[in-house]
Amino acid sequence: MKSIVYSVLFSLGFCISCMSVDAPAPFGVLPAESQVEWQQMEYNMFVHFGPNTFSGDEWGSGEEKAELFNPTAMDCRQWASIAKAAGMKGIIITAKHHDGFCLWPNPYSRHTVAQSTWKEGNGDVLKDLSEACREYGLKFGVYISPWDRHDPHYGTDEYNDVYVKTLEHALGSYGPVFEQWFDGACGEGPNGKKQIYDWPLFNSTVYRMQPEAVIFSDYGPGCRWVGNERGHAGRTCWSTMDYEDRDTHPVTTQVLNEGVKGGSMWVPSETDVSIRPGWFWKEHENDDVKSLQHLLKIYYESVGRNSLLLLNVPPDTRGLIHEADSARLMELRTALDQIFSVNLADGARIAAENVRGGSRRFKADNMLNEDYDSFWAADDGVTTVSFTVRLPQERTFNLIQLQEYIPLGQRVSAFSVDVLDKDGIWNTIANETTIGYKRIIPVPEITTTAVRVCIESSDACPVLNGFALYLDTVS
Ligand code: FUL
Repeated sequence: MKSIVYSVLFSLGFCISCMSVDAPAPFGVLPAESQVEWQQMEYNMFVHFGPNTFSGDEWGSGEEKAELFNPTAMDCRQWASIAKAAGMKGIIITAKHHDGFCLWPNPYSRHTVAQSTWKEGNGDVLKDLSEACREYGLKFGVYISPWDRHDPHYGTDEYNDVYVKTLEHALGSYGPVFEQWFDGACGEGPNGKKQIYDWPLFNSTVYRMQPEAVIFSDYGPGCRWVGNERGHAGRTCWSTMDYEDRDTHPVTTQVLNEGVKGGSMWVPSETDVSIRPGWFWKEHENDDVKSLQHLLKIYYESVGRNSLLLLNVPPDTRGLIHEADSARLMELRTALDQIFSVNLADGARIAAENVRGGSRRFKADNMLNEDYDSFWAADDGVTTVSFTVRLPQERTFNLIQLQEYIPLGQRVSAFSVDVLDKDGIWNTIANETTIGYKRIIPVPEITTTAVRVCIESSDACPVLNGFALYLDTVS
């Protein structure tokens, strides 16, 4: 009887302790829900397809004949099935690249699939792809280049209106669009004039047509260019940036790559890179598809550096993803599954120097469960704190993964990782700065029974929802 009373009192006390401790207040600027969902996609397919596929150009002049676009075995379901099998979550297509050719029958242009001979002018790539994405459970996004080398209005005020109508039509005709991609290229019009883009109007048009869409451009507002096309985000990578920069001075590629600590806007980076040397398919590049090792490095330096990987896989003149690209994507999938399916920290116990309010609700072991919304948090004011992961037995790994719970903001600005050696000495194996949504740190292969993470500085108490160890035997 006594023991029942004790255990009831104990559980009651425990529950009260859980309930009475509040979660940390959000810190700084926060992501919108759509931005958290976007970040959780992690890995998407980029599709460059259009007249350049047939001409071999990277930037078409806009004078190409519409008949040039004539895929012989077009199949968007093939693209979607490959993206799905590759583990990607969405596809973004060049609905209009700089040559101005529209992959859908855009009534505001005379340079579209409707003027081509493909399907006798009755084809619509956006319709086919959006349907294929729905069938395969993928999200659908569009790249609609503001730079237009075909449209005669380009370089005049009227062009911005034509462009807005183009956006409205593409964004209003094919169901939900998860991302609108605005590339940064801006050239001269036929009259030698550069277009002054009306970005506030373009952005408000996207939000009016697709309120949940994440808008990509060098400056966001939904997500930003990572500052290079080689596939790497900064080792330091903040999801925040000062959007105000646009009017005052152009952002540098370093700012794009690393973000701005304490920036006033949540604009996470997106890493766009092609699986081939060019963005568009070329026969002579069939042997130049990036190697598995190269793609893994890109994965670690994008997804593993608080960025999203947008990997370009350009269909060929048949309108199909070439066998060389799909084979490499499947190799990459197999490797990622092999590496990331076993968390070598499973079964470990994590003890943190500080747990918020001493509450189980914020215990360090929360970093090991699959629940995205359960996390370890320290007390307010604690910005230097460590946690120690005791492994159930000796384990060998070469990747350390950490995750911050970004719905409460990005906080950590410096941390190190130590491992325990056989003599009971802690040896530092990593010294890093930011974590963000996901951080994967490759380290030389090491065998140990304990790992210690020391948060050395944080803008507010750390809030982490993921810790994992993996072994990459492929790279
Ligand atoms: C750039 C473009 O100029 C390239 O052709 C490519 O589309 C790349 C993804 O964006 O701005």
